[in-house]
Amino acid sequence: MTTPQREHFDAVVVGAGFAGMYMLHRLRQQGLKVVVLEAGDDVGGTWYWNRYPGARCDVESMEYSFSFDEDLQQAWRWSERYAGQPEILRYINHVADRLDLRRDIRMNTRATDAEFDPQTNRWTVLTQSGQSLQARFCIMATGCLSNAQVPQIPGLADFKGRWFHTGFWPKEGVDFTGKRVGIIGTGSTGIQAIPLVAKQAAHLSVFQRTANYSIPLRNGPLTAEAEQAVKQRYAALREQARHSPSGVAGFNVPTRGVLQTDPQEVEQAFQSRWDFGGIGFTRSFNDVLLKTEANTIAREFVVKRMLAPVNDPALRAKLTPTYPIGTKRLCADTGYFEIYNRSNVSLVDIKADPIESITATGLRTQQAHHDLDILIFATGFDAITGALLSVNMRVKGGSDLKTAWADGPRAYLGLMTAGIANLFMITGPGSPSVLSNVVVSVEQHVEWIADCMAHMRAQGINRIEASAHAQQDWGRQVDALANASLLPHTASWYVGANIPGKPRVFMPYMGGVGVFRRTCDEIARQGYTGFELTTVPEAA
Ligand code: N01
Repeated sequence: MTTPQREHFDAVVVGAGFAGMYMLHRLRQQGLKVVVLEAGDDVGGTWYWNRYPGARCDVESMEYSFSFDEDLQQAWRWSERYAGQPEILRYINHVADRLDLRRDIRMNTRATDAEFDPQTNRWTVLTQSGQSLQARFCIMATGCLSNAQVPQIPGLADFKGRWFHTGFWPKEGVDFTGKRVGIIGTGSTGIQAIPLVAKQAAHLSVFQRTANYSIPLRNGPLTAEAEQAVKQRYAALREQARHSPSGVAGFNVPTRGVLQTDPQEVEQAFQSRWDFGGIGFTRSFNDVLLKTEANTIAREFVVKRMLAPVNDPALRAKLTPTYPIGTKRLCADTGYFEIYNRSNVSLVDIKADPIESITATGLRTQQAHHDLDILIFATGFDAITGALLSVNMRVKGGSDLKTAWADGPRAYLGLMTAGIANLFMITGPGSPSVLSNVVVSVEQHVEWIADCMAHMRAQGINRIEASAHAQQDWGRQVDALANASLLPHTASWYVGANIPGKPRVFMPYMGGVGVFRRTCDEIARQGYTGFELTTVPEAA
């Protein structure tokens, strides 16, 4: 076997979604030699892979986009209030062309291994196709929801029909006409896909393990007036988003609690958020995610309204969620509940009637066999850590990431993990990531990392590592915020509960993107407190 020739860079970035693309742009602006490795055959990350019917962002288009380039944000025109996947992917491609990013992105190139050698102060990143790339820095831009999970159900290999996971949907699409289709999963993805599949398929069987809350999205065309209203004060709105709790300027920042407010006023406020639509609902009051009593009032309001379109009381009962609202990711839908009135849709409650196996011709639950031509897994992701751990990352003669995170992931500011130098993560565990408008969080992390690297170069520093003490302290802050809320008590992907054997740790930072940004900025201003910055001899 021949040893692959090593290529040398200042930084290797893994992933060409929003995060990897912007990281490349920022580092190129500093004159650095950077390569991005991308497993897909084009840019886009989440929006490249998730092409299932109904895939759409539930953060408004004018906010779910890059803010670093005023000309770009003024020139780009969104057609809908909430953009669908094809339009977001067109936008991402437009950005890649505009910034001429593709020349430094290697498509169809999956990183498999990354090893840091403390002697040379270099990372070596290996790819599935046998490339070997060396760089002082390795930057993981692999996304929080990119490691799609197909559950281990016995018999999948025997299935004679076609099956798909929504997180790696075929580019050419899937024709459901005349087919008997089954879908497992009723999270954000399932709730988006089900109405569209139901309208095309001969029959759709929905296999639901947990009933979820969903607020009507109220999507529609983006009017010229609405677009102009934003564009006229885009810079100010973006600044507002950067300092807000969730990275969305249009979300209310609640100052009072349900429990301190007159019930009539509460009802009016909920109604106004319901009419506005979308996932900002739980931001109506500041105690909805903190106090059971407040949460119960919110959930009762939502359940009554969301189930109103369902005619059959037995179906309404099956579709009623029982966990506190907002403690799993809130869903937003377009015509989801109505779909259960159709005669070609059936809802199988797999908590009451569990799946036993997949057969050659369908899916067997304890009580019945469901004949299927197509089976869709809308079963989610190994969130936040899955993609990071899918690359075998280690320090030569030292620790590896899997072992370091055996009891749950820990990362200082979600940026670096102690014991592994010169490895940055974009929106890693312990950062607001999935609890925020992720484009805002991506920009913040990318800019912080780029500034940090520029600072290091200016000071002649070539190694940075999070201190174990600072990481521990940060972990305690992340835990304290989570534990003051209702979120860690629900079995959700936020705590890794959807992955058998995954350690139960609440992973995102709940303090909000504004507070997080100020914390990161202050740490940098004080000379990167909690990070150890050193200058070591290294290979030429
Ligand atoms: O995944 P999920 P998703 N047997 O994990 C079920 C973002 N997103 O792809 O709840 C049977 O939420 C599982 O059941 P349970 C958003 O952040 C955003 O829907 O574990 N069922 C659940 O019903 C979102 O939260 C947008 O009991 C199984 C479903 O599959 C995140 O991505 C759109 C099972 C998985 O739900 C992930 O959403 C789409 C099994 N073995 C996604 N395993 C927007 O912006 C899992 N399930 C709108």
